[in-house]
Amino acid sequence: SAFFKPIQQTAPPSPTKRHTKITVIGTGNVGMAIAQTIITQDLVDELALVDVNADKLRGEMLDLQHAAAFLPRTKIVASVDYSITAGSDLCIVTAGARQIADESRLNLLHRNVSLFSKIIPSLAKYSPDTILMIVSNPVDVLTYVSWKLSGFPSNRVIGSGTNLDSSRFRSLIADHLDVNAQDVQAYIIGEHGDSSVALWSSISVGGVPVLSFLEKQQIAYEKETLENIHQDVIHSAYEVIRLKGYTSWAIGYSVASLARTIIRDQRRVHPISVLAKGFYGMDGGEVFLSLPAQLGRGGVMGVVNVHLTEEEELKLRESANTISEYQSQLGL
Ligand code: 6V0
Repeated sequence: SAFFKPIQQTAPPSPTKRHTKITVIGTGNVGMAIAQTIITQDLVDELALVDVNADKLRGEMLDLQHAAAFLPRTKIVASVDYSITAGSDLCIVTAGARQIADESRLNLLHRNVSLFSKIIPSLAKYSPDTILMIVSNPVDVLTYVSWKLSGFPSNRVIGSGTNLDSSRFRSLIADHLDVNAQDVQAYIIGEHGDSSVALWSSISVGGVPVLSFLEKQQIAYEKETLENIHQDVIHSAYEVIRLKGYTSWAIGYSVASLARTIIRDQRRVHPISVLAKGFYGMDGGEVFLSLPAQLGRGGVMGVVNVHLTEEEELKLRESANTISEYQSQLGL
């Protein structure tokens, strides 16, 4: 521009940093909370938004762009046309049909599968090397559907899964023990839903394994108390939806944290939905469910071998069966 007078170049310009780009599909409550968190955290150079509702989409784009004076510099683009997503490093899908009164979960699933059959091939066409992250529910089955529809290797298709459940779990345990949630290591794995599995045996606080500590100190704890904490996690989404109509902030931070690990190659471990075949004795069908997985720039790097008790392993298999039954009704 004529505004700046360029400096005299005495040496060739240094090579520019690689351009990074994230796409968010669906600019509803969840998609916008994710977009907003990603922008404030200065994660990427470009953010692309896609929705079928052109007015809402443009309104959301302008509203974010108008905050530019307060934010790190991120190019924000939006269109109903998928060419806008070209060259994305990560595509996050939050698009979904809303459940209509008295509609079964299975019917909702069928409607979402038909949306995905347009969304996923379009993303794969414009960003053949992208990582796909599915957030729409039922997240585990839709991650499997996306894997099938994209033809991508399984390390590049993940679901946000129980990453959010695990953070709810950590915050409830932190409250219970009066410690900081960031010092609590605890995972919920399996289905993002009613059959999820709380891994009590491996919980630690500040490096201390909690259950064996309590047992060694002969401090009595009620199995019921533990079960209640897990039930609170399962019901917390329903409660937030009942109170405010939808969930947004926690899922926004949870997905932005996954995006950071991937884009910045942090190699952190997150409980997310991955192809479970071959892990924890799940050698049967092709099911996606949450396991503690290490993530990096190339997607899933591996799954951590957390020790599971017999009971935990059994519950994980049951969770896999629940998802598998659902999946078999899809005929994909
Ligand atoms: P919402 O506010 O109804 O937003 C959905 C958006 O998708 C709307 O803006 C629609 O216009 C858009 N949309 C519909 N069809 C298409 C399409 N074909 N292409 C592009 N956009 C489309 O819903 P909300 O944002 O509250 O929730 C989105 C999804 O996230 C739902 O499936 C939720 O169940 C799911 N969540 C998943 C969570 C998880 O932990 N995995 C957590 C919270 C919500």
